[in-house]
Amino acid sequence: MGDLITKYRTCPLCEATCGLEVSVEMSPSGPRVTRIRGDRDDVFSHGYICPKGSTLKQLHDDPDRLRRPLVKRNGEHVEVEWAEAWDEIAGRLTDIIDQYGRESIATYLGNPGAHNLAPMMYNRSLLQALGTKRRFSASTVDQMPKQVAAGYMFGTPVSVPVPDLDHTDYVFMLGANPYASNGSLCTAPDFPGRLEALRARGGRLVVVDPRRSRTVEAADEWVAIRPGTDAHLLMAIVNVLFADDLVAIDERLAPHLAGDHEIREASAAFTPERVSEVTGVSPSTIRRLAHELAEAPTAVVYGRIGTTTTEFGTTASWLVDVVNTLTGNLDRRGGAMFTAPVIGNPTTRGKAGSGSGFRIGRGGGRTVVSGHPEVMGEYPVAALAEEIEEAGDQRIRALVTVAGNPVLSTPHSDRLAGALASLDFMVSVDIYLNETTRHADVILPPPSQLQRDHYDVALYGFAIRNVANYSEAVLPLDGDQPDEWEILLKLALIAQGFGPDADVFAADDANIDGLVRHSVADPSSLIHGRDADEIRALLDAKGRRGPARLLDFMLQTGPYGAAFGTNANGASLDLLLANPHGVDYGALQPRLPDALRTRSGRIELAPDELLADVVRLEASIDELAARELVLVGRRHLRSNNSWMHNIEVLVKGKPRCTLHVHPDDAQRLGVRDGHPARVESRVGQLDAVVEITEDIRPGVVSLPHGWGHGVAGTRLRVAAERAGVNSNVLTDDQALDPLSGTSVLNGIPVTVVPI
Ligand SMILES: Nc1nc2c(c(=O)[nH]1)N[C@H]1C(S)=C(S)[C@@H](COP(=O)(O)OP(=O)(O)OC[C@H]3O[C@@H](n4cnc5c(=O)[nH]c(N)nc54)[C@H](O)[C@@H]3O)O[C@H]1N2
Ligand SMILES: Nc1nc2c(c(=O)[nH]1)N[C@H]1C(S)=C(S)[C@@H](COP(=O)(O)OP(=O)(O)OC[C@H]3O[C@@H](n4cnc5c(=O)[nH]c(N)nc54)[C@H](O)[C@@H]3O)O[C@H]1N2
Ligand code: SF4
Ligand SMILES: [Mo]
Repeated sequence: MGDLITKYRTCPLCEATCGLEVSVEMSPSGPRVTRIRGDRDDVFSHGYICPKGSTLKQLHDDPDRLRRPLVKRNGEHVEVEWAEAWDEIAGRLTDIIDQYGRESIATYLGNPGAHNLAPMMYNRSLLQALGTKRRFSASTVDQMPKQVAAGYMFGTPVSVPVPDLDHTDYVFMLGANPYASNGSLCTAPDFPGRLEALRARGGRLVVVDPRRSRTVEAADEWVAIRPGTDAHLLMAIVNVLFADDLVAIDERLAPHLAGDHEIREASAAFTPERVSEVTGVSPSTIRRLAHELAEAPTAVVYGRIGTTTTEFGTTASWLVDVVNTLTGNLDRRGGAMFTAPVIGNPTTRGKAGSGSGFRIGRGGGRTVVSGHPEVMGEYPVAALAEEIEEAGDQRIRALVTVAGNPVLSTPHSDRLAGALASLDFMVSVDIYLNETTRHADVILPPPSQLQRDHYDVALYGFAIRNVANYSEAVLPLDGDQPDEWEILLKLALIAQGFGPDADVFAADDANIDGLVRHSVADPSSLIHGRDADEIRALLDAKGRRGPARLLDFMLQTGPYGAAFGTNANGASLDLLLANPHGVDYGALQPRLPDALRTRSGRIELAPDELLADVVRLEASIDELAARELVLVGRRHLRSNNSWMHNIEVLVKGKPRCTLHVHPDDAQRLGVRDGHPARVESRVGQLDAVVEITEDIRPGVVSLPHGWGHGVAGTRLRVAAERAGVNSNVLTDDQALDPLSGTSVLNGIPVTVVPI
């Protein structure tokens, strides 16, 4: 047996950012991971880990994980050398650009890219190099509504307040199940433990969910709402806050607030009686909840995927923070607060207190077929298939995916699969040959999760403490395997016409040079007025390139930054390397009005775009109330969207891809436990095994997403044995939250019949 060494790294699998302690045996045949457990000294997670964290080893070892590029030859994927893959892309992508222009290319960026340093730093270069407006991502099947609402209210799409979980007295949670998901847009390792601590200190947890989730089981109260009606419920709470004189806007914030009269008027029609039937929540419960929220010493409303992926996703997300504001809980300890991320973000840069605000439809960009506006530089992924199939000579002919599996993750997925099959060319940067990448002409595999360095660029921006933690790669790269950032930058250079032999290192130098020059010219930067060449020399003296050098630069120029020598103990990559368990910059602090970037310099409680949607909200009441049976999703702790089903230890045991049905519905519909039933929606149908359970409200059925493996042409041997069914065959590509372009994935009208 060789020497054992211990390495520490942050788990990149979900938003919780748990610290892992990885034991590595240094044997003559190369290093080998022997054990992964929670890092007890991690400043944020203190040893907490879920069953997925330790499977980074199985993921690395998975024989199905791609280690060489694949190119499709005569319909079959064959392994090739890297040089051959690059040649193939250079030839075919350039042809398409020459023949049809850059707008004939689309991109789809998936969720794991948000947990991965290389895509976080280099996807932007790739998008810029491709030069197409036809950008799509998992954001429009996820959190976009929260970003749009935050943009309108506070000025930037990253101005999303997070619940100050560790200090609050009352959590009102809608459409989130952190006992399974470990939290989202609220980075909090051991979210369950933090909720238990809330209750242990005498606080209260109320969960609004059509299902009795694991989080509901741990809560003081379950509000079994009808799907898709959270915005109605929240509007009625706003109504009660005004009617019962409970509004208590924080004195400090009052001078910086706009729109309180407008929101009062907008809520007038939404009495508890008016929304009771559609929400399934009694008027007395709504009144009591409003009083509890207003009267708790501190309280916070938190809404997540069950509120965002609905017809009123943006409106519901807006109302979450309206209630937080009206109850005096915005930007105060124990309420909803703004992170000040260590690498900075648009709320820490530029002029304090106001900015250019947030808009959609910038540059007049719209999709060709349905005219959906641009939102945050992209279009609704629900429109991807029609833009491929129906846009005539403006149709999308080529697609580049990075860390995405839209065939399982986005609505009306049968249609999307067909559309992908019709493309002239497709490239995927991905670790598996799966339901999406099987359509790719070239698949470029990045190294495994253990073979790369890590810093959670995205999710530390929504953390409940200001923390920083950098992990070096645990295992070296195999042979001539390029790092993921090199893959992305090479793709970018090829798209710019520099050919398959373009020098990624030179491009990376040019990239950092641009950032340094921009920063020394920015009056709000810590290094304003410094000599750019001096800064470059200080950065390069560390011998780092790629993401690590960029990260060092961001850390040093962020709000706690070392600023290249002027702030002795400030943040830098060296500081993080010296602190492998992370550095904690403390609990969140009030940041308003400075963090505002609205044009008015105010908290916009009633932005025009959202006020305008209140008409639609009221008009929806009768139609929503008339829906007989609707489908919602759910998550399981041992699964991760669509892509961790090839890990035996995670998928073994009872099948999880079942249709939950309430006993009353089961009787009415004539379906039996353990037997298949046919589920049908406007766009598709599937057969799923029924699981009868009291843990769901009548009128609602639930099926998890991300299943439906075993498709021909994929290489996922374990997943194929427990294939499950793809719930997104049922979700409707025409059903969108119009304000954000986000798909409706919850509250889908369906019929269920026995087979
Ligand atoms: N019905 C329904 N649909 C949903 C949801 C729902 O609740 N209900 N949830 C939605 C949400 S929140 C999300 S985020 C989306 C997710 O949608 P996607 O991001 O499209 O899908 P994932 O399942 O995350 O697939 C990730 C892909 O990345 C690959 N991958 C994993 N790690 C890496 C890596 O390090 N590098 C690269 N290059 N590739 C990697 C995997 O092999 C896989 O192909 O699904 C959405 N779809
Ligand atoms: N284990 C595991 N962890 C994950 C993931 C995973 O797939 N597996 N995915 C990660 C990703 S990408 C994300 S975005 C996060 C998501 O994290 P969460 O938002 O916590 O997601 P879910 O666990 O799906 O919880 C959503 C809840 O909303 C409920 N719901 C459905 N419709 C409605 C509705 O109309 N109103 C209300 N109030 N509730 C509704 C569902 O029953 C479900 O319990 O999780 C992340 N973490
Ligand atoms: S909770 Fe998330 S970050 Fe923590 S170990 Fe599990 S998957 Fe990794
Ligand atoms: Mo997500």
